[in-house]
Amino acid sequence: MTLILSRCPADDGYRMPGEFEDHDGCWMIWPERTDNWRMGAKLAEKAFTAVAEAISRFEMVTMCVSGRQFVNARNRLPEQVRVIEMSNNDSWMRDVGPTFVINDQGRMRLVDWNFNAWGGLDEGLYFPWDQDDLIPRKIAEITGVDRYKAPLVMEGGSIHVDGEGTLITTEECLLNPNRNPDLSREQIEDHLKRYLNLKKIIWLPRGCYNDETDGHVDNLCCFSRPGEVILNWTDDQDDPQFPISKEAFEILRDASDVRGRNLKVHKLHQPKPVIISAEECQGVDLVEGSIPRQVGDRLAASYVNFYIANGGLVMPLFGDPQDQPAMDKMRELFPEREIVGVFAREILLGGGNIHCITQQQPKT
Ligand code: KQY
Repeated sequence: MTLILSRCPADDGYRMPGEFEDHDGCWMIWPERTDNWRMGAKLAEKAFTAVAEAISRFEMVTMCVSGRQFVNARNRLPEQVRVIEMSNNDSWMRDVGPTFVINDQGRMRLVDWNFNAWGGLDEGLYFPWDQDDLIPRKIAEITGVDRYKAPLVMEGGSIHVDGEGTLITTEECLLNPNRNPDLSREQIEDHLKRYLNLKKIIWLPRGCYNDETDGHVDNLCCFSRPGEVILNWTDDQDDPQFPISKEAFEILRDASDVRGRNLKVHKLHQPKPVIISAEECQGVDLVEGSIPRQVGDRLAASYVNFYIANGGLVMPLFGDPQDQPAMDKMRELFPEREIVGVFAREILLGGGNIHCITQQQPKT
């Protein structure tokens, strides 16, 4: 049996590594719920399979699947993807999964955050979320590692770290009263520092325009390596994303990291606005408590929502003229990795993208 640890990772010399450090694998969850994924999730299955296939070229992928979908997922996924049964409420492993922490001796533990479906009964995205909230505990059992239970509502997509003690997050999400209404900014910072072993937190005011997660940072900005960040960008001053990216750029440009370095900010231009079509609204079950899809709504499309794998990087494409320049930019920023694009509009229609549906397990 694995243990619940009473101290904190920082007390025990464990830290959250950067995503660009080596991995032992990647965890995902198979899409299924028909009030989020249109046409019985059949199109999402294809997109998730393409992502799993792309990542599995670089590292081991484990797909967690409900009992109902186990046989279908096993038959659709490439044989190198490990498929295991695990109950869930939806398929956002970045947010419901654990945060893995490691120490200098190469040992691993995990942090189990509280999850409330992006806001609980105060504008959360679905109810219930009890099975999602159990996932870190189950992964602790499967991997055989002990677990820290953090007293904080937090989703993995709301943070990015450099692995050296610096974290970037957004006020829109982590200070939202629908996450931790009884905690002050200082108390939230203190929990993040103790559970992820950090010394420096950089707060950006807002996440991407129309991001239904209340502004997760992983759609807006991430570390490419210590001292360097990639920021979702537009030059169109009339685009509602412009003031968001501009204010984030100015904060990041003027910020220093835990080692006192000024951050180098790389701008990654977004695609043209991605709008939900009438056809895409059809085939989504209408259920109380779930967010309906509306024709004409703009989705929070950003190339920053990518996954870094061992020797590779899997990024979303939207069938947009900006796809190729975005891939070229990523090749320039990650010359040592193979850049693989996956058409990801179907994942975006569900409310996130490739980073949101994946969770890396660091190498031990
Ligand atoms: O991390 C994410 N982007 C999760 C979004 C959940 C959307 C549910 N419709």
